[in-house]
Amino acid sequence: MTDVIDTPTISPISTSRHGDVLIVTSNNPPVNALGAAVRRGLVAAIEEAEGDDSVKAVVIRCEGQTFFAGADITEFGKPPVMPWLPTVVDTIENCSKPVVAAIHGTALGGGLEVALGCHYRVAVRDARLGVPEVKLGLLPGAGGTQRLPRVAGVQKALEMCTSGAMVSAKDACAVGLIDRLVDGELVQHAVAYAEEVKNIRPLPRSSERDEKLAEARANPAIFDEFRKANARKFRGFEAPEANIKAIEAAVAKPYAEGVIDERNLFMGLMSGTQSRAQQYFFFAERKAAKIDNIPDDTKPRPVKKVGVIGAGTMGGGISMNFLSAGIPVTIFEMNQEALDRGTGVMRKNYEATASKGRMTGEQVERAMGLLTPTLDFADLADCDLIIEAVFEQMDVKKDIFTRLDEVMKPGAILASNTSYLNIDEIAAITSRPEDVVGLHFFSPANIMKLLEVVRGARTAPDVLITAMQLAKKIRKVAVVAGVCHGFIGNRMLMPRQIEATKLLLEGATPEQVDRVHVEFGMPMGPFQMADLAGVDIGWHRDPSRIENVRDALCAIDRWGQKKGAGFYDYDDKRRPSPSPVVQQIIEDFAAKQGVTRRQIDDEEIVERTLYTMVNEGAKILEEGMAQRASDIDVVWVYGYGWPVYRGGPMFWADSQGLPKIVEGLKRQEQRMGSDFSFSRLLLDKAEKGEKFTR
Ligand code: 3H9
Repeated sequence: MTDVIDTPTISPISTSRHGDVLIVTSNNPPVNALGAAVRRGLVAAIEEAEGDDSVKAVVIRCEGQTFFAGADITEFGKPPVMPWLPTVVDTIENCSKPVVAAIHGTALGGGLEVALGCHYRVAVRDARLGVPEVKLGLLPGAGGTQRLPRVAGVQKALEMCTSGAMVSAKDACAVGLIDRLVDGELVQHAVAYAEEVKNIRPLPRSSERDEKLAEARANPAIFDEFRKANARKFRGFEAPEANIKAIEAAVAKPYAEGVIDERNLFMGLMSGTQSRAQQYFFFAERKAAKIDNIPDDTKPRPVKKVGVIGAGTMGGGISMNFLSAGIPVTIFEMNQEALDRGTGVMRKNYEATASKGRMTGEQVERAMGLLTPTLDFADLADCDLIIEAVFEQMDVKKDIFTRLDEVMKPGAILASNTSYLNIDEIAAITSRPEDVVGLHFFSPANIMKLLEVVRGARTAPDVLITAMQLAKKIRKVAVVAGVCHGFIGNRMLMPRQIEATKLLLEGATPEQVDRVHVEFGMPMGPFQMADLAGVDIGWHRDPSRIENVRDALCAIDRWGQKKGAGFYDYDDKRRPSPSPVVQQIIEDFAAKQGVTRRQIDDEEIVERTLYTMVNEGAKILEEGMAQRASDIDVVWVYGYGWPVYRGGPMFWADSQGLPKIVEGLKRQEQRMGSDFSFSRLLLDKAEKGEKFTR
C-alpha cells in the first residue's frame, strides 16, 4: 500500500489515506477494547470523513491480534464517559459515505456492534464473531440486539445472544453477517471493497433493514419455543431472558423503540448482582493463570510429547485433551485387554463428537493417529511430560514414580493426577522432586474445563509455568493449589459432605438437601452427585463393616446410578425417585446413634453445607493453599458447577456479607460439633468489615 498520510495523534485511533478511502486504524492492545479514547477517536474519524469531500469511503480496521473485542469491561461500574458506544455505532451507521469493517481475530460484543454499524463487513477466513455479553450477565447494549436479527436473522441472533458463542467467519458469511471473505492482506481487500461500493446509494444501514424479521413477525411463537427448548440451559440466569426480550422488541417494534427497550434491559442487568458476579468472574479466570513468587524470566520447558499411565476413564480423557490439541501421546497399560478397552473408549468418544457434527471424520483420525498405545514402560522414556492416572493409593503411586525416575529422560516433567494424595511424599521418592507436579484433572477429563496444578514444596518454577501454559493450549482453566488433602476443590467438598450426611440423620431427606442446592443454582445436590460419581468411591469394600449410611448402602449394592440404586431409586431411564429403603436405613441409623429427628429448614441446610464451604475456603486461603480468593471461585465454577451468576463461594460470601456468614455458622456451631472449627481469617475479615474478593 502506498500514499499513506498519517494524522499524528496520541489517540489509539489514527487515520490514513489510500486514494479516496479513509483508513481508520485502532491500536489499543491487547484486544482493542472500546474504551473512551477509542470511542472518541472513532467519532472524530467519522467526522473527518464527513468533513473531507475527497473521502469517498471509509475502512475501519484494527492493529494487533484482533478487531475490537468489545466494550472495555474495566470501565463497567465507573461513571460513564462520553461518547457512549451506542452513539459511536449510530455515528458510524449515519455516515453519509460507505463504511467497511475489516475484521480479523475476534469481533466480539461491542466490536461486532461496531461492525454492524458499518455498512459492509469484510473478514479474513479465520476470524470469529460473537456477542459474549450474556457471559458477563449482559446483553449487546449498543444496538446489537436490534441490528443482529435484522442482519443475521432472528433465530441466529437468538442463538448467538443467549449462548455468547462465537461463529466462524464462514458461518457468519452464510447468514449474511459478513459480505465478503478474503485471503491475504485484509486492508488491501477492504480498501478494494470500499472502492467497489463507494458510489452505491442508498447505503445499506442495518437498523433500516427488516426483511429478515418478516418470518418471526408472522410467527412470534418462535420466542416461546426457543425459551422452552433452552429452559434447562438458562435456569437461574437473568441475562438470557433479557436478550430474548430485546430481540422480541426488535421484531415487534420499530427500531427506534426497540433500542429503548434494549437500553432499559441493559441497564437493568448492569445494576443487578448477577452481572457483577459474572464480570468479576471474567477477571478471576484470567487472574488464575498468574503464578505468585515466580521469577519473571522463567521459561517453560518444551512439551512435544506426552505420556499417560493408565488407560482407564481418567487416563483416556486426559490423553484426549492432548491429542485434540495436536500433541502426540504414548499411553501405557499393564495388559493388552485394558489397553484395547481404553483406546476403544477414546475412539468411541471422538466418534460420538463427530456424529454431532462437532468434529470431522478426518479430525478423529488425525487425533487417534497421534496416539501410541504401549505395554512397555520404557516407551515412555522420551516423553517431555508424563501424567500418572492410576488408583488413588500412595503405594501404587510411589511404585510408579520410582520406575519413572529410572526411565524418564532428564528434564521430563513427572505429574500425578491424584485428587487427594500428598504430592511432596510422591516427589520425595524420586531423585528429582523439582520435576514433580500435581495435575488434577476433573472427570470427564476430556470435557471438564478445570485443572488444579498442584505446586509441591520443591516443584521448579519452570515446571509450574509449563503446566499453566500447557493448560491453556489444551483449553483448560488452570488454578495453582498447594499440597493439602483434596487440594482446593475436593477439600471444600468434605465439610459439605459431612454436614449433608449428618443432616439426613437429624431429619432432612436426600431430596430436601439436593433441592436446596439445585435451587441455589448447583447442577445437582450432594446426594445426586454421590449417586452419579459412585457411592462406593472410597468405600472399604467390606460389606460386614457398617459404620455409616454410606457403608450401609454399599453393603446392599446401592452404589449409585451405575447399579440403578443409591441414595435414590432409578428407573431404566435413570430417572430418580425417593427410596423408602434408604429412608429406613437413615432412620435406623439415627435411632442407633440416639439422634432425635426433627424438622430441618432450608436455611439450616444452606448454613451447614454452603457456609461451611466458605469457612473451608477461608482456611485454604489462610494456609496459603490457594493464591487468592478468586482462584477458589474459579475452581468451584469450573470444577463443580457453582453458578457463575453467584461468582463462586468466596465472592458469594462477600456479597452476602461476611458477618452474616459468621452469624449463621455460630448458630449451627453446636450442632456441627467437633467436625467444625472457625477459620481465623473469616472471623477477622468479618470483624473488620473486609471482603475476600475485590
Ligand atoms: C460489551 O461489549 C458491551 C456492549 O455490548 C455494550 C456497551 C454499552 N475489556 O482473554 P485474554 C483483557 S461487553 C477489558 O487473556 P485471549 C483481559 O482481561 C464485552 N479488558 O486473551 C486480559 O488482561 P490481562 C464483550 C479485556 O487472547 C487481556 O485482555 N466482549 C477485554 O485468550 C487478554 O485477554 C467480551 O466479553 C475487554 N473487553 O482472548 C470479550 N477483553 O492480560 C472478552 C480482554 O491483564 N474477551 N481483556 O489479564 C475475550 O473473550 C478474550 O479476551 C479474547 C482474547 C477472545 C478477545
